[in-house]
Amino acid sequence: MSATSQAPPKVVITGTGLFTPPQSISNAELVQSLGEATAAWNEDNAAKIASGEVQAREMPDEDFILKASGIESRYVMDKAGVLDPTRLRPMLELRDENQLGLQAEMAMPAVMEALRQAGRKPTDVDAVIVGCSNLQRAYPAVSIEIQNELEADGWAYDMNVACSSATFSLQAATSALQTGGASCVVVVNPEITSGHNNFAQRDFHFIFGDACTALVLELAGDAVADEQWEVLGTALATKFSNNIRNDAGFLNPSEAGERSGDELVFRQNGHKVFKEVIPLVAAHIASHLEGREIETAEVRRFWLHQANLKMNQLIAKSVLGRLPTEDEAPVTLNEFANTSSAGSVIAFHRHRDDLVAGDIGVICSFGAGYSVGSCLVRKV
Ligand code: CO8
Repeated sequence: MSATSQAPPKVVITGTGLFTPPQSISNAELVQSLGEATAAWNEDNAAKIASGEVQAREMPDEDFILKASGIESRYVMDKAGVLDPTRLRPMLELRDENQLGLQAEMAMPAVMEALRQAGRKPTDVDAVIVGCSNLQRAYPAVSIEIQNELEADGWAYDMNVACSSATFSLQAATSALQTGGASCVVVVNPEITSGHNNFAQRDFHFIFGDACTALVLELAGDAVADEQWEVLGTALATKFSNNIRNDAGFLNPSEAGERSGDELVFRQNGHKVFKEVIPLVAAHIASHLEGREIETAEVRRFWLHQANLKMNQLIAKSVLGRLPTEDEAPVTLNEFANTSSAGSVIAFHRHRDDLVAGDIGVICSFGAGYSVGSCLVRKV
């Protein structure tokens, strides 16, 4: 750093919001519907199964889901379609272009809650960044639709880094504020993961849930909120992997040859992901803390991406040198399942009231790509 260079201006998170879909599905309900579908499929294919042409599908199991993942339930935008054994995916209303899109609709309550906390009006916003795993259309950007609903000036864009979109969009917001590109940024993570989930596969049907989170970020000097969280630093990393993949895209109709339906929704090698993610994320957090000269013992709370309970415990254990308490690494996936980019922000939204001025925490999201991002924050 040269003698004349200045530290970038301080950025603070001044509000958070959460939209929770009104319908929840328990593991028992999910297992019942896939069980019925599986039994029907096995019956329809009895002759092929008997001749060895295809293998019988195995039944899902409630105990396995809880033990393997820690998930007990998930919220969805449409429960009936998901639980219909002849459909196994949401049944969402087709809206015309004069209606608000579904992602923008779920975003608005979360954004308004975050703005209320920040003490800001919708028209104070001058940038909207939507970061999520799945965007409902190519364009116009969902973020611009939200900007329009807010009647805000400025700019907006959508970005996708799968589950890591939470921290990648936080980093983008921080950078926009520090470089003078905006003065009040809203970051939104609207996740309708039920649309990309494979509810017909017992390996995957329990993993995901829907939700939308929002954050407001401003320069510290401008902020008026009672509660503020200084962004001490952000760090991002990516490393290519095919272990989590979804090939749905605009080229599908133009592709010569056919893809299986399973390729056009979420798929993963869960075992490999589990093994690879722990050292990768633990090393990322440790090096980010070290780079900022923050001791691990100084970290009061880890708001981690919410995909798998054991995975989070092992990541935190690797960083701390011991298993974390639930107070140190709060869990929301039991209730929400994996809400992709919204997960770590839900944890931050729900579990920060008890922290006091000076407390430091880490918001960390990780996901397909592979991708990992962390944001170090301190309560002002
Ligand atoms: N009911 C009954 N049995 C089942 C079910 C079910 N619903 N599902 C699978 N089984 C069976 C399997 O078929 C298998 O049977 P068999 O032994 O006969 O082959 C047996 O149970 C064991 O299956 P697995 O080995 O797949 O079970 P795991 O213990 O590995 O658990 C998980 C599966 C829960 C998916 C686990 O692998 C996992 O969570 N992995 C981590 C990846 C993850 O969380 N993915 C979520 C989406 S991606 C994401 O959010 C980002 C994650 C991190 C990205 C990394 C970035 C750096």
